[in-house]
Amino acid sequence: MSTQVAIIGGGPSGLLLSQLLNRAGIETVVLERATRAHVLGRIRAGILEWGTVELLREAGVGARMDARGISHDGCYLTDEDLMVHIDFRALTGRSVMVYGQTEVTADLYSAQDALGTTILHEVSEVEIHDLDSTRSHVTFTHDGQRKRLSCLYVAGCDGFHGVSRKTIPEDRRRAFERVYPFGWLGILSETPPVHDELIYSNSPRGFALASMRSEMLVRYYVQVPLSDRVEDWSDDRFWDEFSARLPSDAAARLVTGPSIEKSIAPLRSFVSEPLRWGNLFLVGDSAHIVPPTGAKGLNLAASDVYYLHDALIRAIRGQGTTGIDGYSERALARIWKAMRFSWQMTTMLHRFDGEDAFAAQMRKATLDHLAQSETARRELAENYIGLPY
Ligand code: FAS
Ligand code: PHB
Repeated sequence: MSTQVAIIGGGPSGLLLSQLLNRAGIETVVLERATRAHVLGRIRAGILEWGTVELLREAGVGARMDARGISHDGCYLTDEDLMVHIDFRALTGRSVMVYGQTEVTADLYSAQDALGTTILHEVSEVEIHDLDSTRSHVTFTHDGQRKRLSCLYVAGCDGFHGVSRKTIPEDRRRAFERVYPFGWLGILSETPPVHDELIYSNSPRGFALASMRSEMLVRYYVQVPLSDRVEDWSDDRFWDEFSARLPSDAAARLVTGPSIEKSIAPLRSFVSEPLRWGNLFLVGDSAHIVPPTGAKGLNLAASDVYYLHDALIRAIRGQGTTGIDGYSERALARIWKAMRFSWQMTTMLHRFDGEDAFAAQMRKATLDHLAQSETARRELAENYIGLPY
């Protein structure tokens, strides 16, 4: 088999990169470890930055998002009953889109099918070779056979646990990491949202987030110790704890119901540098992980794709290698800013076990300053809606 760009991983990064490259006439093959159903069954992100929205429209996959997504002009950060409104529209002139990653992935798969692109599912034993020669190749097992895919470039879109990052020699990689001592227990429930905008709640009992997918599907989270398991949390226990962490007037409006999905995700900040190794380019979660407090994970994958797709098109068309030569530095500049924002939101809104009263006062003072200062609110809004690409 031969192609121009081999894409390892068929999540949002891999599918969006394949979509943009194929629309530009560049051939790709996507190698995905899981089944399509498994990829589409993942419940992940819910907020799209304005840059991601525009990129999805440019990729020709914006129609369903524009029809079913919900534009949000702001959100709330709360400290017990203090509710600070961050008015994105007034402060930045922009909004974010509430539209689940699951829907984005489904739209990308449909568009890829329409283009007739090659996506192989249930591949295994992927190995990447000859990254320092003019043609590289990827070997993998599919349908019980060992196969070889020759290519010009390899895009490592295979997430945190993928093979791409580890293909870069360990002594040539530099990792930066912060593992947080808590996780998020998330549920989906077919109930109306407690508020028309998201609420990030900082409570003495711990963090809670009231998000949504539509007018009748909510996505709620509570901070839990890393030792907790999903089976420790009945629906009743979740609703009691979630309600106790909300501002009282929001709690009074809470409509509860059965959970249709319940899972616990650990929180970490992680960056691996560089993003390039010869003909291999790391994209999305294969290179970086952010705590979901800043709603940046999926959106950082999108900005990586934005930078890389343009660079690969130029290189393959013979218009020079400035783009691919500068990809790692350019993408990392935006990644680190999003990393900082996500870390700041996480430390500002979560209680850390064993923290002293001073730490709690710092959180209160930060929220109090946000309440008083339009400048502070604008700084947060600029980061939340997404910094320019
Ligand atoms: P992904 O991990 O989505 O996709 C990688 C793909 O590569 C997967 O389909 C995998 O099967 C495949 N793969 C892995 N190894 C392979 C191999 N060796 N060969 C072939 N294929 C391979 N972000 C937010 O913004 N908000 C959130 O609330 C949020 N919640 C999250 C909750 C959880 C539990 C997790 C894990 C992540 C969450 N994220 C959230 C982040 C998430 O949305 C990612 O940023 C996003 O999925 C990144 O997309 P990809 O880079 O495509 O990586
Ligand atoms: C979600 O809806 O899943 C979501 C929204 C905002 C976040 C994290 C998760 O910061």
